[in-house]
Amino acid sequence: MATIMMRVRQIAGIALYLGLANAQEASWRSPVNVLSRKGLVADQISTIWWFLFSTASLVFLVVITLLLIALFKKGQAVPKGPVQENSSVRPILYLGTGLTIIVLLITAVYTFISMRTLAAPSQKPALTFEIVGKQWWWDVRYEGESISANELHIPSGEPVHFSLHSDNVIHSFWLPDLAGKRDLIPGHPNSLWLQADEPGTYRGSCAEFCGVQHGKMNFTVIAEPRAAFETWLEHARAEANAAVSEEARVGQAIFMQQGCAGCHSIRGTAAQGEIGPELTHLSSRLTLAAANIPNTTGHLAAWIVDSQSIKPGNRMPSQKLSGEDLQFLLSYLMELN
Ligand code: HEC
Ligand SMILES: [Cu+2]
Repeated sequence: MATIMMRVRQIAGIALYLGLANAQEASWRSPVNVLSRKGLVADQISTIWWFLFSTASLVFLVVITLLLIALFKKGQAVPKGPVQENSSVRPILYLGTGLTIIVLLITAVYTFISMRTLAAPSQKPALTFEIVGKQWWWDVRYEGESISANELHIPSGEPVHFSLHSDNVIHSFWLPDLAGKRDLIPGHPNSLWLQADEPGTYRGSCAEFCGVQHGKMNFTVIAEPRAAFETWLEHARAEANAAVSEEARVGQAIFMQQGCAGCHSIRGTAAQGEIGPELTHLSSRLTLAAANIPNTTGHLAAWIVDSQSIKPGNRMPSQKLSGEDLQFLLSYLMELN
């Protein structure tokens, strides 16, 4: 009896947890839809998907119906001998072959036309972001400089171009709501364009197995009107704020001494590390650790001291810090807005 009660409580607990988690589901965790029509590219992909799916379904239905008719039809026994000798079968053979060729031709031509439309936007994109796939996060660069990590803004209603790179293994950039997947191949820059018709927060992930934390290599794209986007870009390219509070100043010194600066860069300071994400405007980002945990003080503290339980095997060792030093460090990082 006691164990049953325990199980009931456990299940209720899980249900409650899931309910709460669901209620708190942030926009960067909203479900994705590969058949959405939220942008020019997505629209094309969706149309061709539905076209191929309906054609295949129709063919399937026709074939199965004919098969069932043949199975259950009462009639004369099939004459012995090779099929060609039975002249009544010949037209059916011609019809079947002809129809198959026609269907394959139509789908092939339609696919080629769609691929051509998808190859390049009619209006040349005014913007290019460089995306570098890392293990296991995304470096966002603009005009040769890292300006963000795992998160970027784009203007809505216009095509945006992405230049895709990797300096380690193959990754794949995938924003299901806006475009198809595109590989990031070491030594072979790749290219992708997409357009978000409406402002919104879009979720992306790595779509090519790239090591132990591949499953936690996500990112967020925020589409917004041109003016808001430009404000963001200007801010993202600016150097970091100078530490204001006394705690933040102490925290900055700890950041430089602790070895954080050897792996992370903060533009406008001595921190120039290139192994981890740049942190210049860290506190203005929505998430941490490649869109896996929300960017709150609590999660940030947990990440710094215990990154290896949040993302086991990731390239940032859990940091040994006294509680006091951690507080100073947090004050500094939270000021990086
Ligand atoms: C050996 C290199 C290394 C050191 C030392 C290091 N980090 Fe990291 N850090 C990384 C890497 C790599 C990541 C990305 C991990 C991932 O998401 O897979 C990261 C991620 C982070 C993030 C999340 C950034 C984001 O936008 O997702 C923060 C914040 C951070 N580190 C802070 C610190 C602080 C503070 C210290 C010093 C106490 C520190 N790191 C020391 C390599 C390092
Ligand atoms: Cu990857």
